[in-house]
Amino acid sequence: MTMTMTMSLFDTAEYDQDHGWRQELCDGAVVLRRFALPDETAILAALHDIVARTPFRHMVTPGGFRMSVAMTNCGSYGWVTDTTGYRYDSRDPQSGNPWPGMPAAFLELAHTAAARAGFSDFVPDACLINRYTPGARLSLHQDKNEQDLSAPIVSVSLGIPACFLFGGYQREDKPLRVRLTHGDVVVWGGPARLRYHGIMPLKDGHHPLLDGHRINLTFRKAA
Ligand code: MD3
Ligand code: FE
Repeated sequence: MTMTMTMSLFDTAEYDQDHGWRQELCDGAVVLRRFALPDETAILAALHDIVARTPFRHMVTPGGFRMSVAMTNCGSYGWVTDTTGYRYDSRDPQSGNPWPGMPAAFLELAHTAAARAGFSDFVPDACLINRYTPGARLSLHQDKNEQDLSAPIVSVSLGIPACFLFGGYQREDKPLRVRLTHGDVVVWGGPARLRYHGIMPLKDGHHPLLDGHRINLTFRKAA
């Protein structure tokens, strides 16, 4: 059950008794504040195993630029980029091996969060794992490599805070700034699915579990 509260800054915020604050950013985008917090230990343990098998690496964009964000993946497909373009690949190009499987704790979290946002049958087949250190950023882009754009994307923020930029349907549209902190989960679907978005250069910070890092998991239906 949810209870509507009177809020000074977010008149769309409601208290979610089980987990935290729920904020609608626009039609199709909802922030579930601290939703992942009860699962942080299981998530970080699973992450540790994935990274031991498929380490973070700085990929290169089709334009030849080394990304400041380091990435890896788990699930049946992983998002990769190199000078030939972006794609989902069932193997890690670095090792030639399939990506580590999607941990049960990841699947469960993504599925429950999507359901809370009104997407009842979300079963992701890809999880892109982004690692930010201070100064790392992600410039405004759209996520449109996925085959089925009717499926949402679920993102989980861990570690030090970031300033998320949430734009419109054109790169020039002035973005909204949203601070995302440890445990926040955002579900992006429907009309929000093709909005431009990015992350401002990460500021210095310290988190007790992740030191000077921010980790973002994005769950996707790639195929
Ligand atoms: C809005 N990652 O990996 S997650 C990405 O924090 C990416 O690492 C950012 O953008 C990060 O592609 C932002 C939030 C997010 C993810 C997908 C979206 C927002 C989105 C797709 C459509 C609209
Ligand atoms: Fe994105």
